[in-house]
Amino acid sequence: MLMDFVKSLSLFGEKALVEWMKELIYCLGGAVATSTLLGVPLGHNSLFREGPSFAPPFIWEGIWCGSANSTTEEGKDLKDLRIMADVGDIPIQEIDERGKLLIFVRAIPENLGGPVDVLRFDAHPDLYDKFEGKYYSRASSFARIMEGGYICSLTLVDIRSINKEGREQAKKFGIKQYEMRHFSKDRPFLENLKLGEGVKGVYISIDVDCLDPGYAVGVSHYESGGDIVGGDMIEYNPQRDTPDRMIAMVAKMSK
Ligand SMILES: [Mn+2]
Repeated sequence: MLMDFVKSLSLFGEKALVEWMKELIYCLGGAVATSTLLGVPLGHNSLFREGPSFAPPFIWEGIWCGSANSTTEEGKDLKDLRIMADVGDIPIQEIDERGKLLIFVRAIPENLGGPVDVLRFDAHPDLYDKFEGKYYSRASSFARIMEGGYICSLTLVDIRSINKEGREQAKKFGIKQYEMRHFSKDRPFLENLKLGEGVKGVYISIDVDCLDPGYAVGVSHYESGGDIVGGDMIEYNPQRDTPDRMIAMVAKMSK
């Protein structure tokens, strides 16, 4: 009712409307949302380029772009603050050197009161014991998560770049890894993957380099069971989203 009234005031664009409603809800004492969207403009721990720190506003614009409506495939309207609270970017001073992934993956089971299964889409396993001497390198994030015992299981899919250490670490931690080179064989199993049974739910982690750099079609039709209790998406680098992205594909094809 209130939303309809505010919408009727043509003074408000979609973006301004969401911001205005956030302020209003805050002034009224807050509300409980089923999901929260939180941006982390952090890039100092990146391995190659620090562009992902600029990503949150671009992703924000993409979500609220006027070219599409704000309703999910399940019919949930993301503008409904009871469905999703867009809380903006977290101040980077609040993220310590351990990095965002470790902090968030640890926080979810802590808040739910029990472990979760993690389904990770990534071209890399990120399991180095240390990378270039850094214990909390981005390339070591899941080694730290597994060592800490913060999750029940880790399933990695879309792996296209893995070395001896990655395989050994996966074996040591009991991680299920599915490499794209075996996709035809693994596909029937992955399409019927069951996760989240007997635990608090499923956390989905997406490194967007899991997508084919030439076509970005990736393998996102995998289906997992269970309840999704949180997730993250990292590595979108607007500074790299230029014609030179072809270089990565050509280099990969040359190997
Ligand atoms: Mn990656």
